Amino acid sequence: MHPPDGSKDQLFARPIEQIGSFVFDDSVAQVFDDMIRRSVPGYGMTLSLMPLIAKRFGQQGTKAYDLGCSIGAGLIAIADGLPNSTELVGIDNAQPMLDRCADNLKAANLEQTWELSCKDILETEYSNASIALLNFTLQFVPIDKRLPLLSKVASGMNPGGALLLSEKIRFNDSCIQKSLFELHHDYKRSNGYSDMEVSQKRAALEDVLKPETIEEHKASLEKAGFSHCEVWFQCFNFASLLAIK
Ligand code: GEK
Repeated sequence: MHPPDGSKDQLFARPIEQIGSFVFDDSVAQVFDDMIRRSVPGYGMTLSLMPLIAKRFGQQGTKAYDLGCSIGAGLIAIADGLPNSTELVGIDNAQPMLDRCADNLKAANLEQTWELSCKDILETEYSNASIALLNFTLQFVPIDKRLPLLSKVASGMNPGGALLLSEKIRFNDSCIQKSLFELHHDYKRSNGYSDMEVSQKRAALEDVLKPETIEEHKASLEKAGFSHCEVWFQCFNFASLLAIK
């Protein structure tokens, strides 16, 4: 998906004297598609496989939620596999992202009805869901709020429904942690980011993006009320879990 104003991400290309915490503002929204594709290994592949998962778990006359929907890539991907009777619900607390999301959804001419809501995903009520996406969003939620959020999503989900949880992950094995962390940065450099861009972005994300291990995610998903969960995709230190209620 290439939004009309989707230009190249150069937000960290010049030296920044005082690097503040990363925020999803208008400048990020403008370059978001380029930024996430060049920064998150496996992002495009994960999206391209989502219609298959949506097709298997989507149920007639239910809702499909995308929590932290950004500019709509996840909603457009799952719509491809979902029944026309599904109601798509995109939630994000950054209005600049939702403005672009609305443009992209209109341009995609989806068969399903959709609504977008500028809200905190922690403050949202979930009901009659057969699909929920948390595609690289939970990592931005404070750690102590993650289980309550997952529990809320699980309670709003129909039996047999599925949550796709994609995250940056960390590893307890320090050698693996170091190797996959460095490979992620190699990936970014191979996509044209300079050493300065990589290190300034890392500093901006340090306080806001807190990765957990796969084991921690699995334990939380189970506690939240999901009956089964497993990793279905991994690329370096980014993974996606399928959790079934
Ligand atoms: C994709 N899913 O392209 N409430 C609502 N939105 C939030 C919250 C919150 N508490 N915290 C963060 N966000 C997308 C990519 S990006 C991932 C998701 C990334 C939103 C935030 O505004 C942003 O749009 C999104 O979550 C995270 O498949 O940039 O690495």
